[in-house]
Order: sequence, then C-alpha cells, then structure tokens
Amino acid sequence: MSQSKRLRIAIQKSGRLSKESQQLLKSCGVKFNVNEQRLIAHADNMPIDLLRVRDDDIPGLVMDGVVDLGIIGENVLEEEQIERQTLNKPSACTKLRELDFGSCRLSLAVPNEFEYKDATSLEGLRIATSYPNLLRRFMQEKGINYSDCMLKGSVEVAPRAGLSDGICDLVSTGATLEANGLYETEVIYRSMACVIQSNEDQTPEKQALIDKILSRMNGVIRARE
Ligand code: PRT
Ligand code: ZN
Repeated sequence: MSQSKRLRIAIQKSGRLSKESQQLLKSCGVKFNVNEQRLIAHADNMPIDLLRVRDDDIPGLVMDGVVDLGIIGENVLEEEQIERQTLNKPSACTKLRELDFGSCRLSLAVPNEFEYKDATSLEGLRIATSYPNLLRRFMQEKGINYSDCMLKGSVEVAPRAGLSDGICDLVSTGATLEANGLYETEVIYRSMACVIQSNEDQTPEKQALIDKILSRMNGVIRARE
C-alpha cells in the first residue's frame, strides 16, 4: 500500500482542522481542488494525493503505514497512541512539527453548584468523555478512582441529562462550558494540530518530497508568526 509512488497525506475531510490543513498545503505550493464527494484529491503539480477522512482515522492510517503524512490534533494522536499500546497494535509515528492552528485543551469540568477543591474531589464520580485513555492516564497519575461514560458527542450535556457527574472534554473559548452551567477545574492535556509521518521506510524521492514540504511549512508558519 505505502509503496505508491505518490506521497499520501491524510487530512480531516470536514471539521475544525480541514480548512486550515488545506490552506497550509496550498501555501506550501501544493495545487489541488477538492471535490466534496471524493475521498481523494490529486495534486496537479506534485506527486501528492490528499486523503480526506474523519480525523479519528488519521493517526491509525499513519501508524499502519497506509498514508505517509497526516495532519491531526495532538489530542486525537495521543488518545489513539495510548489505545493502540493497550491493544498491542502499531502505535509509532514521528511528529514532524506542531502547527499554528487547532489550539485547544482537554479539561475536566463540573456543574457550577459542585464544590471543587482539588483533583481528589473527583473521587468516585462518573465522568463523561470522548477521550477515555487520556482521562484514565490523568486519573491514574493522581490515584483517583472514577467511572467513565463514553460519549462521542454532546459530552457537555451529560451532567444535566443525569448521565454523569462531570465531563472531560475539549475547550477552546470556554463558551460551551458556560452555556451548559459547567466550569473548568483541571486542564489534563494541551493540544495543537501537528504533522505526523509514518515510520515506514520511504523511497529517497518520497523522503525528498516530505523534506521539501516540511521546509516550506516551516517558512509559511514563520512568516505568519
Ligand atoms: O468528523 P470528524 O470526526 O473528522 O471531526 P470531529 O467532530 O471529531 O472533530 P472537530 O472537527 O470538532 O475537531 C477537530 C479537532 O479540532 C479536535 O480534535 C481538536 O484537535 C481541534 N479543536 C480545537 C477542537 C476545538 N478547538 C473545540 N473547541 N475540537 C473541538 N472543540 C469543541 C469541543 O469539543 C466543545 O464541544 O468545541 C466545543 C468547545 O469550544 P468552546 O470554544 O466553546 O470552548
Ligand atoms: Zn472525530
């Protein structure tokens, strides 16, 4: 699969990282047009194919060597890495660089009426999250027992719906927490978008293309600072 002569880059199809991922590649001189119905977009001027997928699929595609590069939130990368280590699946890849978008934090939050002193206040609670592995790592480090409630979406409504006592979710401005009568108590992970590379051997041509894209990214991001 990864023996394709063209460089494969996985980016988010639609969502918070997709526009900026496409924009960054365009700023690096990769010319392509996206057809919303199509999974793959071929670059016109370089041997590069863009794979447009759900963000959750990107780390696995890179770790399995199905694609060469991926643009992904560090939160999703780290969550998948812990998950795969637990399951003894390939979990290695190389982070080439952090990017200048996708900033957020994974935080614990509780209802406004909850009296929070420190992390031990969470002992025995049920926490709703889409990030069970990052949550478990934090709670184990603190030695806190808890139960989780796995939700892929609408995490912020779980306490009001009586599904959980608190949540562990991504926060950027804090407006969603506030709108749902919750407040942030602990930041457990800080995240940005990043570029990752598969650890599979590359042909010299493909590696040279990766080096060229990365060097252009460095220039583009430096110019935006
Ligand atoms: O469909 P697909 O699976 O690809 O997308 P998705 O729905 O899983 O992800 P998406 O597009 O919502 O987010 C993609 C990535 O953007 C995340 O994995 C993060 O790396 C990054 N990111 C940055 C964020 C946010 N900021 C963010 N604020 N992802 C989600 N949020 C959500 C958060 O979950 C909460 O619902 O925004 C809400 C909080 O925002 P504030 O501003 O109200 O605090
Ligand atoms: Zn997702």
